Amino acid sequence: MNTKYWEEEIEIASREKLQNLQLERLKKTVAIAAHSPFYKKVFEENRITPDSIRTLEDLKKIPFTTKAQMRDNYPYGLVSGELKNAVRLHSSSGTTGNPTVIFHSQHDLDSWANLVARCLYMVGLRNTDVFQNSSGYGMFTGGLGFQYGAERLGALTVPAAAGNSKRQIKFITDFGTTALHAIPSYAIRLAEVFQEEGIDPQNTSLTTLVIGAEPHTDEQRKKIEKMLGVKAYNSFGMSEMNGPGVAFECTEQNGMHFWEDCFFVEIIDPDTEEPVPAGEIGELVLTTLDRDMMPLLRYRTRDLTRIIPGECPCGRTHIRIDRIKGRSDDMFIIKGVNIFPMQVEKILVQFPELGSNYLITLTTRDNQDEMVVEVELSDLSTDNYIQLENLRKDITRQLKDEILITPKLKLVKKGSLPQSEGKAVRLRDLRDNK
Ligand code: DLL
Repeated sequence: MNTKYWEEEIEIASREKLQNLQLERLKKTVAIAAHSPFYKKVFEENRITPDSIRTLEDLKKIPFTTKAQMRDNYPYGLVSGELKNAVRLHSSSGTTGNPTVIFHSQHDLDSWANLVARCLYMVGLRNTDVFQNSSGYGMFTGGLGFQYGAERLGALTVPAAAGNSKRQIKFITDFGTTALHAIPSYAIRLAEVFQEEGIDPQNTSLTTLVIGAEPHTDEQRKKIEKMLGVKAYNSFGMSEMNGPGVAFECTEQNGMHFWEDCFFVEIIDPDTEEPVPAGEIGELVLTTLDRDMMPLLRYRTRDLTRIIPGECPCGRTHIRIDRIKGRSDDMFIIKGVNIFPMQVEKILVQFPELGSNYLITLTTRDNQDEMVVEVELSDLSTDNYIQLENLRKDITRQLKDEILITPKLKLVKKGSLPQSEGKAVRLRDLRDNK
């Protein structure tokens, strides 16, 4: 097979056809969800029966599902299918307390693998490619999610797993890896190790990079592309919606196609909970349409994005979302100003004298909130004090223009900030009132 699409009929389906499919699947999904103790209660309390859903609009009769509810009903409260048919579980990353756990049937895993294969095919991967996965394997869905997807595509997979950059580079060179999956902060780290090892990534067979699982700016993507000599495609997903394979950039690199045959997308104002006007930024709310072990209805993701209006030249009809601006729970308020770590990153990445690792710390000093930004210098920086001081002032000024307050900026030595194995930690809030 060497056509442009993995599943042409679905990928370029007309809106009408897509919506018909969504409605058919939504009805089925709601009927399945009614078997879980959690949704059974929600439906009873709101007088909803599966018959209440006659149109896609009717979905709005169902209340939102939150992460807190998933935690409160841990571990089995949202399971709708018979447990004997469950074959795997994954749980979400980080945080304290109960994790959110998702259970999958074989059907769910097949559907997920197909979606990931669809994404990889979309960015040009074929069964002749060698796909290396530098994700952690285990509960994190970036490992097994891409593994099964790339196998479904028929690529030769290298399940390198996280860390050990020298070994990653050896695999890339020895096996002729053509496509790599990495989280953006790790892609940068790997590019640095290439430099340290004196190997030019341009001389390897690597041409495609898939980056996602954490927010990053377009500037960061361009930097990664340049450092590794690849095209880098943004990949969005979350454990609650399987994992990777939810939305993915096509070769136009202008927004991520959201697979609407498998997910119903709403974008709401997080405060009023009303839909935002077309094209405006709001919180992504998602409903699974092709899962039978543990469907989720109107799940509040906390991720902020917008739908990109207009058609995509690639011909796919599934809507595109903009890169994630941040999570509503990542946003911090300091001196009355709302700030996302991504706004800081957008400025820092423009200075070649800076490396990619940075950390924002919020503290209280003399009853005042203080914002400290520590950023590592790159090999291109000087050790001339006056030049460094000028650089610091210049960056501080630009940060002030972007975030409206003046942070305390510390330029630190390369390698001195903590380097996380998984997703990068960009914010520490140590304020007294926290
Ligand atoms: O990060 C799933 C994944 C694995 C996606 C590999 C892509 C690649 P979680 O650990 O549950 O799942 O974290 C999900 O990560 O709600 C977003 O806040 C963030 N996120 C995921 N992809 C992107 C992206 C996986 N491309 C949470 N850009 C989500 C920005 C992202 N943020």
